[in-house]
Amino acid sequence: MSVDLRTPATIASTAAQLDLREALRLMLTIRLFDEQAVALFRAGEIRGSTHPYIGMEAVGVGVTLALRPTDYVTSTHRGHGHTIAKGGDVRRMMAELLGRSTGYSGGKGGSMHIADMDRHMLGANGIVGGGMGLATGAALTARLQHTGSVAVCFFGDGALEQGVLHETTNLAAIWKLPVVYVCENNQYAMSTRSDWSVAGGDPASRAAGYGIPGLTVDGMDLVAVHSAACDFVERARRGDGPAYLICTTYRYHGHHAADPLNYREREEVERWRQVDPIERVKRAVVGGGVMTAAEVAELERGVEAEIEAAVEFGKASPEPDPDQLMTDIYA
Ligand SMILES: Cc1ncc(C[n+]2csc(CCOP(=O)(O)OP(=O)(O)O)c2C)c(N)n1
Repeated sequence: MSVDLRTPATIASTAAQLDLREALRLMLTIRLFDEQAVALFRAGEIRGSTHPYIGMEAVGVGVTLALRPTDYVTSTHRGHGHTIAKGGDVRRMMAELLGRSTGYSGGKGGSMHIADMDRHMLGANGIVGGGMGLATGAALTARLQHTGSVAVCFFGDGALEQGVLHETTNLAAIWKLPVVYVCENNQYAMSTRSDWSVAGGDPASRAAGYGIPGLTVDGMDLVAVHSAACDFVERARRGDGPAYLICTTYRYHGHHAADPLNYREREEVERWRQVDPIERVKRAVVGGGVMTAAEVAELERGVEAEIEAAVEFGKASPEPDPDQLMTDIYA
């Protein structure tokens, strides 16, 4: 049951309500943040690992702009985009990547341990599929506490092969929990192509086995993502249960910042860059008269300054005190 709930009229109406300027600001923030993160990693200033979200900005932003501040999000190892889209503080994020005490986890967690409970962003996650139980649990909490909140679970195509997805979807379907499972199919799980590793063709068709709607959209198209997300989020909020939203997208960089990228052709990357999600939004805002080209350039300069300030803030912050080594441990 790969059901498209949308009609041209509803797509046009959600597009009309979408704040394209804010969407562009968030997408630029994600891109410039991760470009800095890659540069800092290569300069040896970030230890551990960092997984750039560059190229996938329309998914995180398109979905998150369909949410209320009190709605929940669970993320992945590639989590910077989700945190920024949910309103996270780029200074605390950058400080965390740089291992400084002002970071989200006091500088002790790094890129894959950023959560912002005040914004209902329940955290990045180093475990592939790890967010599925958390999002489904958050949806159950929302149901039991009658808060009206919805949970969104972002996950990669690699997590389509995890058993927990079946368990959580089944439970969410029989209890009609307010959760939307959003797959970011960026074509690869590390170096493994999803069209080789994911059985059954279009993953959205799997939704039929649970009696829930499933839909695949162009994940490089902000409006397509946002429109589908609005439908599924509102459906979940009114008590009609979960859905699968599969977003076809691409990561421009390697799996992580040090990936030698010896498993895909340069031409493939170039083909995806031709449909760059940010360039498409820029064309839409200028072409639609929402912003002038000069205003877009000014917005971009403002975001650049914000990211530079975040790097300065992180670098100027102290490292965690050795006394803190054994704190924040829950075992
Ligand atoms: C349970 C588990 N198995 C394996 C890994 C190692 N691992 C880390 S990222 C990754 C690939 C994930 O691919 P995908 O879910 O498609 O996300 P993407 O990196 O493409 O965003 C793997 C296998 C892990 N972290 N957790």
